This record gives sequence, structure tokens and C-alpha cells, in this order.
Amino acid sequence: MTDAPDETLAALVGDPAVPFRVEHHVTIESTNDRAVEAALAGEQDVAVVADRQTGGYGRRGREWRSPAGGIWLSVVLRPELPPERTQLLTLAGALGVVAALREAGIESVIKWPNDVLAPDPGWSDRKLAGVLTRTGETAAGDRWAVVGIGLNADVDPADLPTGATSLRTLATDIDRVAIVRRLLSMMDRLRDDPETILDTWRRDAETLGMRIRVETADGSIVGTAVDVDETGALRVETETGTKRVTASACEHLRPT
Ligand code: BT5
Repeated sequence: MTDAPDETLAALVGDPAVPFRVEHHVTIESTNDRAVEAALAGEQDVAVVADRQTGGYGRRGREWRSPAGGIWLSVVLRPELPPERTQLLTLAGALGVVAALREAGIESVIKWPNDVLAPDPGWSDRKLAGVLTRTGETAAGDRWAVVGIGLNADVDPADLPTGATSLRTLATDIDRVAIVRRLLSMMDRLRDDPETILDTWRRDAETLGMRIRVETADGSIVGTAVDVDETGALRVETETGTKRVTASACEHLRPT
């Protein structure tokens, strides 16, 4: 780790501007695991934040690098959305990041389903943030969702994998506390409002209108992303008709 900032996210604890109860850790294995534990214990409206994670993970257990100075955060919710629409919470998490960064004067775009990218005119967008949603039920049968967000804020890009970047390459003054405050209030506004999630997503997603390749369980699909449906699935126009794609890896292709 290089140049770790001294300041922590502890200032968010008890902050009246934050619509969640904030639990702060200087170092934790994974905020997602801690949030799932809280969800299973029946807690809700909790935001677990950490300055550093030692065992952060992404989809399918992939490693998520989480050096000091990043924003590693997981929100425990009781979603009102029907189960088939919970993927919308992933879109909401990405929208929260874009909104918070926009307020800080930093432009970013969304790649379906869970990436926030620093736009690059040279066609090599680099990943700034990723979102991972887990869902389940308590013993009493109450549905919960944990939306985990990893944002490379005040992090040395040398500590990140290839294809990733941090806010340090885009801004000089990075107020992590202000970013989290804004992100969490956006999550709070969007969490039970699927129509606003979809409308805002259509505005902020770079994926729509692009030629893409998506890897699915049935093989790879190449086509133009035309829309998202009410569950957050992507609609892709291909030579053999319109396909509906749920969770998968998505690559933006150069126009031919
Ligand atoms: C994601 O997974 O993008 C979701 C990441 C969610 C992380 C948050 S941090 C708070 C909470 N606690 C956790 O333990 N997790 C959540 P996925 O789409 O599977 O992307 C994973 C891939 O991104 C890896 O295989 C690497 O290639 C790349 N990667 C790893 N660390 C990265 C980083 N810090 N920034 C950008 N890319 C990274």
C-alpha cells in the first residue's frame, strides 16, 4: 500500500445527514459479510463502511482489491421490490456512485450491470467502482438485500489491478465522507422507486446504444444494447432477434 490517507470514514457515524445507521471499521475482511450477518440478525437500514478490506470480493467470489483510502461499503435493506426486481438495487448502487461523483465534479458512466467507469475517449474505459448485491431471508421469513459498493476513491492506482483506476487520477481533492453521504442519500431515495431507477439508469448508462458482447450460460451474444426491462435485464438486438440477458459479463465493443 502506498500513500494511505490518515483520515477515516469514522466521521459518518451518527451523521444526521445520513439516512442509515452507520457502522464503521478501519479494517475488516469484507463489509458485505458483516452486512449479511447483520441482515440475518434482523437488522435493517444499516450501512457498514470500512477504510480497508482484507478479503473483499466481487461476483463469483472474485478478489476485490480494497486498499486504505477507498470507499468500501455495504447497505442492509428490507426491499419492498418484488424478488424478481432486486437486480434493480445493483443499478441503484451504481447510480448512487455516479450521482455522488457528479456532485464532486467528476463524470463517470455505468456499464451494465454493475460497473462504474471513468469515461475515456481512447476507448479504454477503466473501472472505478463495482456493485454486488446479495439477497436472502431471515429465519422469520423477512427478505433482505445487501448492496455492496466498492469505489476506488483516494487510492493509488498502482495498488489496483489492470483495467482499474481511482479518483486520484481524476481529481485532486477527494472528500470521501461527502461522497458516501451523497451516495447513501441517493440509495435511500431510489431503493423503493423502480421507475426512477430505470429512468435515471437509462440516462447514465453508457451501455445503451452500444455494440456489446455478453457472455451467458448459453454462449456469447453480440449485438446492440437497446434497453433494460423492468427487472434490470438487458435487451440486446442481435442478427437473430432481440435477446433478454440477465446477469453476465458485458464488454463494450468499438463501433465497426
Ligand atoms: C464487482 O465484482 O465489481 C463487485 C465488487 C464489489 C466490492 C464491494 S466492496 C464493499 C463490499 N464488500 C465486499 O467484499 N465486496 C463489496 P466483479 O464484477 O466480479 O468484478 C471483479 C473484478 O474486478 C476482479 O476480477 C478484478 O478483475 C477487478 N477488480 C478487483 N479489484 C478491483 C478494484 N478495486 N477496482 C476495479 N476493479 C477491480
